[in-house]
Amino acid sequence: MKFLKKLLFYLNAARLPIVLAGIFVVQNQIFNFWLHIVPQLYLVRASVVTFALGILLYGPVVFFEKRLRYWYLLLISFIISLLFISEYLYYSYYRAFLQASALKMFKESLAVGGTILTLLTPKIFIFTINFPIILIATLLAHQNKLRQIILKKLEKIVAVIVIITILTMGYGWVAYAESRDWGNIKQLYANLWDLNMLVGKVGIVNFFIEDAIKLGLKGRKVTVQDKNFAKEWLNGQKTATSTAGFGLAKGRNLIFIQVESLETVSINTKIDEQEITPNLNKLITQGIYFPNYFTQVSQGNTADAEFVILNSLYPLPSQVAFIDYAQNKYQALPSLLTKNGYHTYSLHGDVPTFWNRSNIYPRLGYQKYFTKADFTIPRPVGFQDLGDDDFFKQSIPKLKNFPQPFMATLITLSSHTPFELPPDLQTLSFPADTNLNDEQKKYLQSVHYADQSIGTFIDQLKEEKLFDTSLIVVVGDHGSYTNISQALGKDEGLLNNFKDSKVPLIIADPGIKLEGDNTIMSSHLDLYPTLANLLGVPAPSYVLGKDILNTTSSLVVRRAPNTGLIKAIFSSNLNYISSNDGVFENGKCFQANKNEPTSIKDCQTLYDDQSTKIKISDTVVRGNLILPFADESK
Ligand code: GP9
Ligand code: MN
Repeated sequence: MKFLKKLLFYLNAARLPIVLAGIFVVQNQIFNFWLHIVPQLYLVRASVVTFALGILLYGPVVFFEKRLRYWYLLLISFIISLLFISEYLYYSYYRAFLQASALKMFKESLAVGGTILTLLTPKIFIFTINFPIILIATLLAHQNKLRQIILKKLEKIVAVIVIITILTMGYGWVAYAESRDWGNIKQLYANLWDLNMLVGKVGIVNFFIEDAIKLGLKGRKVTVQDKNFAKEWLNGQKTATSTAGFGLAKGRNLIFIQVESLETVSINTKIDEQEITPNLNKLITQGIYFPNYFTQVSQGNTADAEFVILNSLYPLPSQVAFIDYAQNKYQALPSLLTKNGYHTYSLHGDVPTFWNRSNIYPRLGYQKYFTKADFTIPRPVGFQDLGDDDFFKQSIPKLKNFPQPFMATLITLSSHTPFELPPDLQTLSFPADTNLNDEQKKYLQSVHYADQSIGTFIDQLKEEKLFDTSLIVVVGDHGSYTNISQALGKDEGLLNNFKDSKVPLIIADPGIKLEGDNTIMSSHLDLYPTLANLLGVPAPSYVLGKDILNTTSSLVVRRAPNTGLIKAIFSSNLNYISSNDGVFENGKCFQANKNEPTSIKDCQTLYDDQSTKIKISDTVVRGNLILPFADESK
């Protein structure tokens, strides 16, 4: 009885924060519902965790007395309402979530403010419903109809315990639900492909606060010494001067096709007399092919491939630059081309929040981004429903309308895990005694389908006279994680452990000034300077890659995904393979083409040089050290 009385006392003392936290939950659900943020799936965890945050924010009011109480509640309400409204308007306009790191760019957002303000419809005031509640409570208190309960010292301690308990239970529930559904709490972040998912699970205010905390922590990660070291290095770099082949494709459109999970092993390979990629095999004969080309992706998969290719910087080992550094200043390939009179577009059949593309694309220099909403889906095919064939077919009229010269990046989807395709689109047949498992077979079917779609696209480009006026680049983004390279590939000695990160690169030059196979070892890091040279626009000085068409030396550095430490270096003279502990001295050094290791000291300089470059790359990204072109001369 006594306990019940006490409980009622506390409930009474905390009635206002409880009501406001409840309203906060409702506002969050309305936010998710209006913007279609997967509300139906994660309603419970989003509500529980938002309530916990509501108690954390509004709860401390019980420690204040008299008027201060209402000022405190008004301040918290103001912050919450402002966040809801800003996020709502930003998402309605950009199809992306406003990140804490973007706040300093708020002025720029206001430049489109006129348009944003048209989205400010009366219904949005639902996000300010907390204010009248506080005002009514103030009024009632003033008239002595609502008694203020002042907590004693001991009661305050109990209140702290209650708040901490609610908080632990709220966030603990998310952890529990995630582990129950996915076997692991880390999944909330490990598979952070679509920010829609995260926001749907934890609520928009939680998302923003977490992003702000991460931003605060990020600042501390780059030391002044590291910054100065990187700046000095950057200052010492010179912009590449014209080299062989400079401007060979000058003025041409750049049609850049990034193919999902495409591994090199599929190229020029047959299954029971059927070519897996007949159309790409044909395209290779119309340009130059790089069979020893590697992906560099880390946690960000497709997004990392885009990041590395367009910036010639390494991906970050434990973060995804597309998400965590979307607001940096970059001098990416689309920006460089825009600066040189190009019109730049990206086309991809996914939702714009996936990999935070709608936030980072303008920063990379894309002038327009065509997303899933810009395509129709006659029938659902594979991952995210828009089949590659429909994607390419519907891209043709768009490309036809682009003012020239243009850069059009087309990112495919259908060969994405789990590689599900309708039966009539699975046209490869496997011999009865194949050693391939079901997943590998499905993967090859999807690659075969993607190849057919690209083949039709190339034919249509020819019909529309876009083939001869363009440079066509095809590149795989990363491996398929199916062990297909091991299953189909030949023994490649030292490379065996790395061959699933071999992805094809084809630069098709309809003028056939470039032809044959270029067998040097290179990676995504090298594409930017290579294309810039061909298109006759000097790449910026900071790029870490090399122009593959102007070098005879191989260089590929593979990093471990989490630690970012060097796992392997392949160069023309020496190869380095690290040990599991990542300590340099415990690794192995090989002279090229030798199977027996030589002294580890032989690899010291190579290792040190590449470690420096990696450090520079991470510091440049984390410290936002790339100057925009306009500031270059300063
Ligand atoms: C998502 C698509 C696939 O839009 O690009 O991304 P992935 O899962 O390969 O990183
Ligand atoms: Mn991918």
